[in-house]
Amino acid sequence: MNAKATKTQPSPVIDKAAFKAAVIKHLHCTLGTDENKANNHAWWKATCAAIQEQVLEGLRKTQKSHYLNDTRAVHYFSAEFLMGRLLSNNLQNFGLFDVANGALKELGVEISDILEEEPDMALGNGGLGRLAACFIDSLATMELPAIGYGIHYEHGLFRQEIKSGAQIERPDSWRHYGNPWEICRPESIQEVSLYGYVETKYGDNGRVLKEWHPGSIVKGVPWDIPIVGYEGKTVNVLRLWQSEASGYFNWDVFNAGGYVDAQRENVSAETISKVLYPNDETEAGKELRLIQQYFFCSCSLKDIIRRYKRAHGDDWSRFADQVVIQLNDTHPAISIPELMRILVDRAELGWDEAWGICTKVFAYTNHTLLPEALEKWPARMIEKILPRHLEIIYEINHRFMAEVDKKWPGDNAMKAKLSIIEEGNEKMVRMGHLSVIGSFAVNGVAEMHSRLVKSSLFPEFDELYPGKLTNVTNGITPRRWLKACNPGLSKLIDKKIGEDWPLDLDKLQGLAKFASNKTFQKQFMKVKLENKELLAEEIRKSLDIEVDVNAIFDVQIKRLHEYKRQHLALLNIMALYRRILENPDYDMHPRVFVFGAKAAPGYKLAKDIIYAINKVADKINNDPRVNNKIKVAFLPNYRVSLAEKMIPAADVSEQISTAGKEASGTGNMKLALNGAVTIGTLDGANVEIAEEVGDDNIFIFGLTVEEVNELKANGYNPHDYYYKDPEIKAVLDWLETDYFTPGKPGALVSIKQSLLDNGDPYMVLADFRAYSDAQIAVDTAYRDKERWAEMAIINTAKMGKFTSDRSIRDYVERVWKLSPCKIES
Ligand code: B1N
Ligand code: IMP
Repeated sequence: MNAKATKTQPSPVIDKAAFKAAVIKHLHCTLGTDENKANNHAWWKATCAAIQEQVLEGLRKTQKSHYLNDTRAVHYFSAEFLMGRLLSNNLQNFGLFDVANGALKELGVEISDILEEEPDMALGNGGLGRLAACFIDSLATMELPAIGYGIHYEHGLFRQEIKSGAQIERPDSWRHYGNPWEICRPESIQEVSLYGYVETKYGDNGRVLKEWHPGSIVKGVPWDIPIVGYEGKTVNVLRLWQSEASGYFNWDVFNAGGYVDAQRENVSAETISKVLYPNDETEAGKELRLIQQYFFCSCSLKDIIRRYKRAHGDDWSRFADQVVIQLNDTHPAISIPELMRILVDRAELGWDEAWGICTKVFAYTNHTLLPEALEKWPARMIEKILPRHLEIIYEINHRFMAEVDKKWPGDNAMKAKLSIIEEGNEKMVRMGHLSVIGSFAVNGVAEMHSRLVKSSLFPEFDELYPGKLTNVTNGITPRRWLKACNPGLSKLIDKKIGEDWPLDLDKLQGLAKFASNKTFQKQFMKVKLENKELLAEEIRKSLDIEVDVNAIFDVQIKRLHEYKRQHLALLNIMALYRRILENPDYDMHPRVFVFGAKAAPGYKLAKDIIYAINKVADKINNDPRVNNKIKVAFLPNYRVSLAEKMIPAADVSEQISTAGKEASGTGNMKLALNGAVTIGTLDGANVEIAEEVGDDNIFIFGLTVEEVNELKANGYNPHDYYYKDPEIKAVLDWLETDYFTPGKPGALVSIKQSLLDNGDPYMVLADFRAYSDAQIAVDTAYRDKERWAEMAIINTAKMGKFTSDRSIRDYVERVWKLSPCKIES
């Protein structure tokens, strides 16, 4: 695969003069304006249009080559793709960044201003969606035939504003003034059926035939986003489906008394792709969400089958050789009964043949063990929306129960445990079980997580299907997360070890031998300082807070969730503040705590934690007694483009989840790659980061998974810590006063309550002292400038494993069995 090839920078396909001419042409002919009138937005669009010419040429060639070679392809099904901005990426990948920069300069335009015009494409919540984006980048870079399939949400993840310390959600309108990258493909519209009833008929040879009479039909309109690989050879697509009314209304169903698309009762067509659910790792169980899932899966499967039939007609025997579908968590799991329906009811294949195909096509990635994130749908809801699919799910389960009985004869408890159907007050369909049973491979996303998937989530499935459960550790694309976002460090690395690391990240190992070299340390830390200056400017602009760039920049950026424990960081900040108030000479290196986090709009405690961080920040930032030793900056509206500014400036990376809760984490990889030193628990991919950098170059603290489980089993009581540790007590009691919220005593009390009365479900108090001590160790280490520089360099040097190219290589070898396809020009 190409990602290991030795190669330097992509060579530009056009020169500065040609690029300049293209920008002007589009300013005139596409935008109908001219150089004198154009504002930054128009320049941005003209620049996008200029590069899009190259993109579309690459796309055409790629599609032709894939078609002529009749390639096997992976189809990445994901309800989320967190793409961020595309202009800088596309310029970089064509080797045209410097060319564009030069051309725009001659036109009197600053490229950095233009890039800021692009709205983030935020069609995802966090790690899971951004992982999908990194994976499709790697797939294109490695010249692998791949399509991403998802939903063309009109509104992506909400825009966050902070008013008087509290989070306010505003709609995200990423396409408001048009999106220059996407191409509408009305020629490939699909129709999706919903509601209605199933009729049983009997065929000639006594065969039972099922016919679904849908109550309503909606249209799926595909929008394609071209995905440019590094060096611009392969251009794959991300195909996103938008829902539209079809005008279809089934009077038969109406007359037969079945469910139809009668305004109030059912979801209307346009609503389906209206908005992304903003709940990271919680399942709302809403009807619209299930419809969203089915909608994009059904459109995508039909699209895949259309393409297959064009090459192979009605011969299904090769389908599983040509098609592999990766399910990004269980969100697209309804694809399994949908493919069965198409094969059995439409293509009229026998059940066994159809099941044989299905179970060679699907593979499933599990991203979480959190019980509240494991999807279960009420059987009655599925029956109402997808009556035929429920029948198929029952049939799959019936046959599966026979398998279970063979393995564990007469063991009814085992059957109840493994069944796709959870019996209870309300029958529920367990999408995880359906996914494991219907897939040929199942993977977790970091070694530790995959081990827990085997030992605690699906142990019996592991026994029943030896070898099916495996691991593919997550990764990140170094093109976006180092080369593009950190040009200073990238250039320094280029000079030191050559320019081919973006395609072969193990090359970064070459930096390790300079880790103790004083000159290199100075150069490395100079780049860090420059990045800190840029972030300090951002903090000043956005929050009107002055920060000292010589302070330690301590960064915690991720969705707000109790298991990620932003409140643990907050308690430590309050403890430091208190130490300073008690002892004005308290010895610490100045530190800036930078946060970025969105809370799900319905997650009360998460919003309370954001409020608390902001209130504590107000107090500390304005208290002269602190003498600038601590600053706290909560940057609003954390998103991919803001991450690209924060990550290069971080000295310390906070990865402090309760052990066993963070499946992998990917922010941890991005920060370490950019030379931040991790303070973290032995959780998710932190474990593998620690293995790579070595114990001396990371600050590991806190309970291990085993210790967490043991403490829980023995009856964890947070009050023990509250009464034993005076600092914990003082800090928690402080939250109850009005010190941070003048005139509003008790405004922060919910945090204390959750940590005491509610039993501290994520063991914040149990880990507090270890965390606080580890932070002191960080402080001490930072004061030794040379030692710290060495640690930072080692972190960058040892991140080779975490390129998403390696993750994709693992998937290709262990799961997908794909070959690259050279693109003919
Ligand atoms: O997936 C990431 C991991 O790095 C993170 O550790 C993990 O927390 C994240 C329901 C999720 N797991 N589950 C979700 C997202 C949206 C939703 O509606 C669950 N996200 C993760 C990539 O592997
Ligand atoms: P982690 O939870 O720290 O591993 O974060 C995963 C990655 O997802 C981050 O590095 C970001 O790129 C992205 N991410 C997390 N939360 C958000 C968000 O609210 N908006 C946009 N991107 C996010």
